[in-house]
Amino acid sequence: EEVDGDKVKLEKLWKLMDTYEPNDPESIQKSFARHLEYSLACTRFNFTMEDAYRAAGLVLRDRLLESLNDTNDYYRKMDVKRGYYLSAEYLIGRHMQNAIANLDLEQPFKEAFIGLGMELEELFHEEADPALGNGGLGRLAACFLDSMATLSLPCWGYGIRYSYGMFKQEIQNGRQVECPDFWIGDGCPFEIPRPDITYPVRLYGEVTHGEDEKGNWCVNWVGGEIVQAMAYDNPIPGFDTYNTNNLRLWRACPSKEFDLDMFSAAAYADSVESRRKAEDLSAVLYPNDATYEGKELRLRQQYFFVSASLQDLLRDFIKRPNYKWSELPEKVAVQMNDTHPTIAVAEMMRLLVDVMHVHWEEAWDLTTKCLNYTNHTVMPEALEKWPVEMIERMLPRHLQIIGELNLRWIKDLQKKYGDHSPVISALSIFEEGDIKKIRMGNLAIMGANKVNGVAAIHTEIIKKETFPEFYKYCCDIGKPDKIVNMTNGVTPRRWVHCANPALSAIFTKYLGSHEWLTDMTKLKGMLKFKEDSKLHSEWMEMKRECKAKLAAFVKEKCDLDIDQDALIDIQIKRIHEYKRQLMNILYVIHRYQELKKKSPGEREKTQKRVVLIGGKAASAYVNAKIIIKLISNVGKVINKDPDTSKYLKVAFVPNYCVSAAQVMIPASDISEHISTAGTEASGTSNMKFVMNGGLIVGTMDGANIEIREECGEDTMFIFGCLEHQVADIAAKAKSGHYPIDSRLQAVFQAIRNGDFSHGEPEAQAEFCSLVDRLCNIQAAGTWDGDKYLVISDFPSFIDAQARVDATYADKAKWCKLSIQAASSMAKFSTDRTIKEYAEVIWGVKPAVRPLEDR
Ligand code: B1N
Repeated sequence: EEVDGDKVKLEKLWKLMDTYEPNDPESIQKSFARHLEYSLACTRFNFTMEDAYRAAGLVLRDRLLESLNDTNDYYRKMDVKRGYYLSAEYLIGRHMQNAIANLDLEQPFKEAFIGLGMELEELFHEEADPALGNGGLGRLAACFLDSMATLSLPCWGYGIRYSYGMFKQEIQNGRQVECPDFWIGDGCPFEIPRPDITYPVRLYGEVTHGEDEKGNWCVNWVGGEIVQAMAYDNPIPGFDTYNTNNLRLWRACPSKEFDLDMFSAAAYADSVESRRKAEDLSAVLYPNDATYEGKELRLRQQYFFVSASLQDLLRDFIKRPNYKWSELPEKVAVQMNDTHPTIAVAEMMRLLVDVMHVHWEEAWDLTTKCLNYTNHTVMPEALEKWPVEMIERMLPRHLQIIGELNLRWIKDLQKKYGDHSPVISALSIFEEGDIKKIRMGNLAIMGANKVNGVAAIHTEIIKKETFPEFYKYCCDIGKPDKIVNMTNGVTPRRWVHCANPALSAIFTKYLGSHEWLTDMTKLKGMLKFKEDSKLHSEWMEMKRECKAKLAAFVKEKCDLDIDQDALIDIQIKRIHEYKRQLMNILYVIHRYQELKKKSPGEREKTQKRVVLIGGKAASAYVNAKIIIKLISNVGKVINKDPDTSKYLKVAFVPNYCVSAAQVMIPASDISEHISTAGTEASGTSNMKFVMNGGLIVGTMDGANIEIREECGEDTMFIFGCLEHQVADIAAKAKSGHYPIDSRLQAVFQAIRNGDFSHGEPEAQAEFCSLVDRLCNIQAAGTWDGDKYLVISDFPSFIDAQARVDATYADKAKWCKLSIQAASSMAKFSTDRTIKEYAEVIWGVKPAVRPLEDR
């Protein structure tokens, strides 16, 4: 019920609220003290650092809310077309530093807290690191939100407010142990619960037919259970703009209505129990990256957030004055982040046809004009397929809709290609077999206006290998550009400005303004200084500063002292066989063996190196977990060997996460992006490393290829076979022609000897199993050995590492390459990526909120 405008003195209220919170240091101090006392019930004389963080968070929240509310009003007033990003994951990372930077409050905040005797950076460390995502896909979504706000685009994110994010990784005796991450703790000051914004979401039940009030034949989905989706808003401030957008996350709550029959049947406790279970739905993020788990709860999560989001955006649409359904595509664009939200195709149809009473044909026309789909992987094990039986039970109406859509689709194809063309079974949404399944990729492509890959090579693979029949179909109907490329990016605000303030200061000083932060092409202006000796000394000082922070971090997390003059070599990403952390650690063993062979005098001449490897393994991924154990064990041997430890150190860094990345990335000299060609769709940390002046050791895969194009061949240490060579090498290997380099043989021998097993029989067996699998020593006939061609690429990997050492020996040359690469990264700002999405896919235009709005 709305307040009665006659009784309540609205005008008076408006006047009172008609001023923004002031942003001078003294006002910030006052806000801080007020929140400490009145919001947190602390006294000014007795509070902890955590209280201080929370009060500072509330100071920011006030300002974020003002901006969020006004931006929403502005978008509404302007009646703009809106974009909606649907993603099951957002790896947002800590809010505070980013919010201060984007709200342009860095100076006054710094002064305010110095004035209170506090160090801002210490407050940042009090914040939990919200990890509502697995890896690259979730982090990309978070960078996208930052760019959408910065570009003043009227775009929102929708997702799930998991109570437990990505698990915390502990390393015990060299092995991964997963610990729950209850990130919400005592509440997050940056999120705004909206108990007034809820939608019912039905699951299970059955479909009946009946008549509506007007006597028209209609379909009813009834029974089952109803879960309530409640909104939690997360303001996303843009940089250098007054716009603040929203990330709306849904939490599952028991439905508001009581089932009175249940109560009268004296099943009170049962009924409360079943309501409590509703909350399990948004309890936990599935910790899989680039594979999927066919668990029923996961499908429930997907439908839950998709349904709530579509209900919310359609409600917003029909609140527009004189809306017409035919205008929906002029006002709404939806992006499906991978197939995780793809049930949206059927849900949009259900909402339009069953609830809004739009005719089927028009509803399909609207759906296919509004929805778009991004593919993030071509790994077959990651392509989602749900058993028909599961969908039929959980979403009976959706199965009917998908069946009808498929029928019409197949008829269309038969007309084009003949009744029995083999393309028909490839293009059908249903996969036949013992267990009949729905292919979500096919459903997504069919329901989408545009389909995109995330790097040039990846988009080509989608067209030629993953969905060739679809691509042919698109060409046949004259729409080859239904599949487009949108190369990924990262936000320079978090990944340069916040993560590496020293580098940000250098750029701003040499370029004369901080414009580069919203227009990275400005960095080209650094190129003329790339041989400038003054810049060189400032650049090297910046690296030293970053390395000092890294050293403190590694000391704390790994209890290891690292030499800050050493070359820092980092590989941080999810542990996966295709990413080949195994090849990296095998090379470290080889380097160790070479060092051991040398005389002390010769060792003195070799390049010192510190190799850091970090990343989480999916909890059920056996081989990935063995690789972690191997890395840990190799570290234990090498780091304490007095012959070599001065020249080579290696550590597994536990609990890799966004905040760890912000410390590690700026300190790297080189980073490893060494996936088998054709397997890594894009990669995004590669971009962050180079923006921070690190160089890449990498394969011709994903975005590496485009980074090389932008920065120049000389800035990258490329090795390994090319994508078009992979099939041939694998075929030869299968037929027994697969030679193993003698240096790698020596590494295998050391592992088999138990040199890294610490006398643990279990580890010994596991390590041997890894090596045996590479060498394909296993059950006859099944070649499932070195799937990712570690053996075949190993010699050229050694060569690339030798080139790294040789180049690093020339400090001035290295520094020049580092400056050259970092200054050539404009293409990889998500500002560029998002502009392309907005122009080519969404048709959404900036709506810049003027400040004098109030
Ligand atoms: O998406 C990133 C890319 O840069 C990476 O190359 C790619 O591996 C990553 C199922 C995924 N692909 N697929 C996933 C994540 C969670 C899940 O449950 C699949 N992640 C990627 C951004 O484009």
